[in-house]
Amino acid sequence: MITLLDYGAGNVRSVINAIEHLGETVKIVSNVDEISSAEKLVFPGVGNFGSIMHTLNEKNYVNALKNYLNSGRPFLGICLGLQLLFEKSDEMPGIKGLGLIPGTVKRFDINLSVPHIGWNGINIKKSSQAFQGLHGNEKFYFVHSYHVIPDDKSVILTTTNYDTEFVSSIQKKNIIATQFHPEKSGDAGLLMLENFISSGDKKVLPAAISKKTRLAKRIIACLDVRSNDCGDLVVTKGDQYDVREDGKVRNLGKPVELARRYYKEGADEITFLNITGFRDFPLEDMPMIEVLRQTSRNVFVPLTIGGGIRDYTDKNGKKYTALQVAHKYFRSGADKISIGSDAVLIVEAYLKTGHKTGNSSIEQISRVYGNQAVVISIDPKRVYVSSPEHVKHHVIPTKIHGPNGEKYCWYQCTTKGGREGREVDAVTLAQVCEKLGAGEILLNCIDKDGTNSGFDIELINSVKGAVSIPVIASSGAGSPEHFSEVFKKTKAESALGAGIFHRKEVSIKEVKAYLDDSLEMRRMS
Ligand code: 1PR
Repeated sequence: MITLLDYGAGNVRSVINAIEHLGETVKIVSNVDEISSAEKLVFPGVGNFGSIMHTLNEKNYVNALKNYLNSGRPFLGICLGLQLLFEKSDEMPGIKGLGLIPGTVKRFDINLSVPHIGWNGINIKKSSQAFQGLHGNEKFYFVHSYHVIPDDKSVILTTTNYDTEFVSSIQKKNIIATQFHPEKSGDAGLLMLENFISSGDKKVLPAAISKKTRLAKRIIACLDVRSNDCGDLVVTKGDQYDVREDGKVRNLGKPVELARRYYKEGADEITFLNITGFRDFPLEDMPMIEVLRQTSRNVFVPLTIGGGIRDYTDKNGKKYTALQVAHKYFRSGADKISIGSDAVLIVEAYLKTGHKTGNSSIEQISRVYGNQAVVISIDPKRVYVSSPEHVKHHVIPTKIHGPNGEKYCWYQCTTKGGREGREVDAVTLAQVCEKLGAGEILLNCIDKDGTNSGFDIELINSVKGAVSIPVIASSGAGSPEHFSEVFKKTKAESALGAGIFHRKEVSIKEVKAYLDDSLEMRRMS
């Protein structure tokens, strides 16, 4: 039996699913005594250092946790579950951590995108039972903006390189804690979890000991989901956002089955977009929540969900916050949520006043779950202009000239799945959302969507050049060469495909095999 410390936020569902998948039962801590009596304790953590410490104090868990950590019994901390073992963090100066490991937690101060999101390797520093069965060159899933700095270097189990070399896991006797997420790291992560569960004492050093790791480019499979005309929830796909063919919603498969297929093929991440979410209310739209629950039971890579995340008042006048909606998704197995239409409205309001309200969905959710959990999905389309002076937006010179020979364009943001054009451009939107706390940009392009003609390189470069958070290039993938092109000509950290995979024109495995020679990719074991 594994005892799991659930502090009420973040995606503990994935950790439970992974442990249960390995045949072990999970008991969730509901009072202090259950910490004291635990035989093996797992402390998963996504979120904010300050808000989790606040919750632990409020629930009176701190002393019990410290006693447990000093007892010599097995402990596995994940992500924030590692950081909280330290004395303090830049994320919330003034708030004391558990202080078991002398040292601090610092924000990345580097020339690459922060958060560090994606699959990276580990440089193994000492032998451990945690490594049984590993080759040593596997990649694990990271998503964080802060990293730990222990005073005593002997506790360092692994390091990882991301511009700088940082500590990616520690071990002190029976306490193991990882910055990466084993529960989201496919087979390699499951193996590590299994090693923790079986608690063997044979320490091993894997065969491959790397000196420098590299972050892999991510390939993401996207599933646009909605109800078809018979009321069944289906994966659909549009041509420039038009999902109807001969008047009917295209049906390309069942969400849970397709997600499983993409996981097996090597997808580094899976995104579900509830494309009619702008008119439905997700808390009433239980099928999406069920899709997440079922998918996360046997898909062990990160899951993002978008569609309808906003404040909402129901027909009886009851108010719900975007945070409540996001909470439900995280508890059902999502690792990140994606905000589309609401982000445009938030940015419009911000541009009018120049002030943060602190109450927008972006701010609310990032404050509790961390920036890395908030993705902004942008649905822009090109607007051609003959001169940059003609509009107040971010205008770029374009090689793809307009219908009247225009040599300039800007990218207009839309809401409601492309139905409504707004007076905000994609560059401004991305910049303001970053300021408000977003951790990643999912950059679609209505002109390119479903065309199989390649990504809009000009759009991606203009947005990527304006923000320091990671960007997912999306829309237009039609061949492995298009993925290669987007990674070579832009600094996008990941690329997303939909139609190409749904129609089985090319598999994710083939895309990755094609890129493997020239780019760092996560290989399947
Ligand atoms: O506005 O917060 O409720 O979120 C709704 C979400 O649904 C947004 O993220 C929006 O992008 C998405 N959405 C709304 N309508 C559509 C539609 O297609 N009619 N899908 C839609 C957008 C775009 C991509 C697509 C890529 C790759 N889908 O995600 O998967 O373009 O396609 P391709 O590889 O086949 O070219 P809210």
